[in-house]
Amino acid sequence: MPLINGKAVTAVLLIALLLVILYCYVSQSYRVVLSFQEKSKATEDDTSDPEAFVTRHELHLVSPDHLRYKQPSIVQGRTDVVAVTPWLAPVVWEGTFDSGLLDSIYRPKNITVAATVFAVGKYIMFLKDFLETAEKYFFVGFRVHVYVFTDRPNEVPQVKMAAGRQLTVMPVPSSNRWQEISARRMELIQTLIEKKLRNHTDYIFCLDVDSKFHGRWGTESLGGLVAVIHPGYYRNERSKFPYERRPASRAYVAPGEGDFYYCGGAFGGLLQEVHLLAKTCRQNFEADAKVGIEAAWQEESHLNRYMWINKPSKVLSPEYLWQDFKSKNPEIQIIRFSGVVKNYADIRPN
Ligand code: UD2
Repeated sequence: MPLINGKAVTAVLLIALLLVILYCYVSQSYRVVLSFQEKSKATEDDTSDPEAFVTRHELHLVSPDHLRYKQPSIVQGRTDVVAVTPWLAPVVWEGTFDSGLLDSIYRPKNITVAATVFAVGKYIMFLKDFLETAEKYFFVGFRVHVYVFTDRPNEVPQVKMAAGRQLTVMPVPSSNRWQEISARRMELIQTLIEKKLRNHTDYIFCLDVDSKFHGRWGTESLGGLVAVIHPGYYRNERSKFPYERRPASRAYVAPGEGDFYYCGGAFGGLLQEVHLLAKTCRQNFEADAKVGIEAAWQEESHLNRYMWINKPSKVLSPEYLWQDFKSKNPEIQIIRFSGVVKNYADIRPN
C-alpha cells in the first residue's frame, strides 16, 4: 500500500508540475500579446507620451533599379582630407558622395526636413538673404518647413517658396542680452519638437540666421545626430579649442579631451536625437545658471560637451559653415553655407 501511495503521490506531483509549466507558458504568451497591443496603441495615439516619437526614417537605403552613376572606388578619392572619424562616422566633404544617388534614395521616402532660425531684434535684417538662398540650395526638391523665431513678426520678409516648402513664424520675447537669445534657442527647439514637430517631421537642422547658402546642402547631410565642424578651429590642436574649461560647469571639457570643435550655428539630425540634445543642453545650461555660471560660448559650449559624450553619427565639414571674413583654404572645394561679416556693436542688444 505505501508503495501504491508513493506512486500516486509522484504522479500527482508530476501532473501538478506540468500544469504549472503550462500556466507559465500561457500567461507569458498572453503578456507578450498584451504588450505588443499596448505598443501599437501608443504608436497610434498622438497625445500619449510627450517624449514618444514615431520614427518614419528607415535605415534601409533603397536605390532605384537601373540608376546610373559614377563607379565608386575604395582606393581612389580625396586624399587631402579625412572622411571618417575614429568612431567611423562619415565626415562629409565635396567629392565624398554622389548627390544624384542620395536624392534618388531619399526622394521616395517622402521625408520632411524642418529648419529653425532665430531672428531676434536687429538680426531680423539677415532673414531675407537667409530665406532666399535657402530656396536655392537647402534641400531643393524636398519637403522643407522653416520655423522663424522672432520678436518682430511683422518684419518677416515675404519670400516666394517652392511647392512643398513653407514657413511658420514663432513669436518670441525680445531680450536685452544676446547671450540669452543665443542660449535660449535650445529650450525653444526642445519645445517646438515636443509641441509641433513630432510625428510629422523626420529631420531638423538648427541654423544661425546671419548666414547665407552658397552651395548645395541636401540629403548628404542627413543622419541621426549631425554636427558641423567649426571653421575657425579645424586645423588646431584640441588644447586650443575654446571649450568651457571650468570644472564646475556642466559644459566642462577637460584638457586632453574633445574630438573636434563643433559650431553652435548649425547642427541637426533625426528629430528624437535633436530633441535629446536640446533637452540635455538646456538642462545643463539651467543647472549652470543656478550656480551663477554661463559657459564660455553659451549653448555652443554645452553642445560641444554633449557631442564629446554622444558622438555624432555624421559630421559635416566646414564647407557647411564657413565664415565670409575667412579666405578659403585649399581643402574647401565648395562653400555651402557661410556666416556674413557683421558689426556686433551695431546689431547686438548689449
Ligand atoms: C557663435 C555661433 C552661434 C552661437 C554663439 C555663442 C557659429 C557660426 N556661431 O556665433 O551659433 O553658438 O557663438 O552664443 O557657430 N541672435 C538673434 N539676435 C541677437 C543675437 C543672436 O537672433 O541679438 C541669434 C541669431 O540667430 C544668431 C544666433 O543667435 O545667428 C547666434 O548669435 P551670433 O551670431 O551673434 O553669435 P556668434 O556670431 O558669436
